[in-house]
Amino acid sequence: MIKAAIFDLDGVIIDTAHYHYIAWKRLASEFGITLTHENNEMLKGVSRMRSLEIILSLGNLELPEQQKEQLAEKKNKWFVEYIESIRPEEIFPGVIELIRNLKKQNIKVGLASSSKNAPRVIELLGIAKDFDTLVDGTMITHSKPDPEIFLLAAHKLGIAPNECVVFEDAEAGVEAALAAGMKCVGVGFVEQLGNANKVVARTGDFKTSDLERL
Ligand code: B16
Ligand code: MG
Repeated sequence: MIKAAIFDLDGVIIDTAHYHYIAWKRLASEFGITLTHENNEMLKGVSRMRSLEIILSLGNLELPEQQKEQLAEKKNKWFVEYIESIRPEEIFPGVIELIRNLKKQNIKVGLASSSKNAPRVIELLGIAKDFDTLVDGTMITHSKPDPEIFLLAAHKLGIAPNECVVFEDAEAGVEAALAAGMKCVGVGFVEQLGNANKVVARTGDFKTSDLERL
């Protein structure tokens, strides 16, 4: 029986990927690297430093650790500026209704995002109070596909992992949820997220009645 639902943020609740993209693209251009939409797909669900390494590898660049830290910080400053324009209207359709329906059924709701900026994003979206717990990138040492982020969320909710369902749009996130011993709803394409227990095109397509069939 499912007693908790844990949501990823980017790609599940809102498209922050767009803001990451324009900030990374700006940084990449300083190195003569063109970041395309296709390449940007590789950055979804991946940590900030890993994202930078992927971008540098596109230009066959290897930089010292200290410089990479500075660059990641620079990108983050831009990202933080950009997200200040985020509005509640950007929440994907049906997400608020889904969260509220889950809560009506006494299912706890958590957020587990690799983003260190997740608290600010959900505050800007006006949904911070809808979550019983939040785990962000500042609280974990191992990124998805490691299950750490979801296990910590379940622990904070006081629910056993096998009673949790995770909503994820990234392949690494689906792997992390399954490795945590949880059920997983993939948000996106079945070709990419086929390992999940169920795949929906959009988060809002999931109905609480689907929980029984996971
Ligand atoms: P930050 P999620 C992830 O969010 C993004 O998908 C990924 O592109 C980003 O690099 C990562 O957060 C870290 O974000 O630089 O803000 O700490 O999908 O786990 O909600
Ligand atoms: Mg995501």
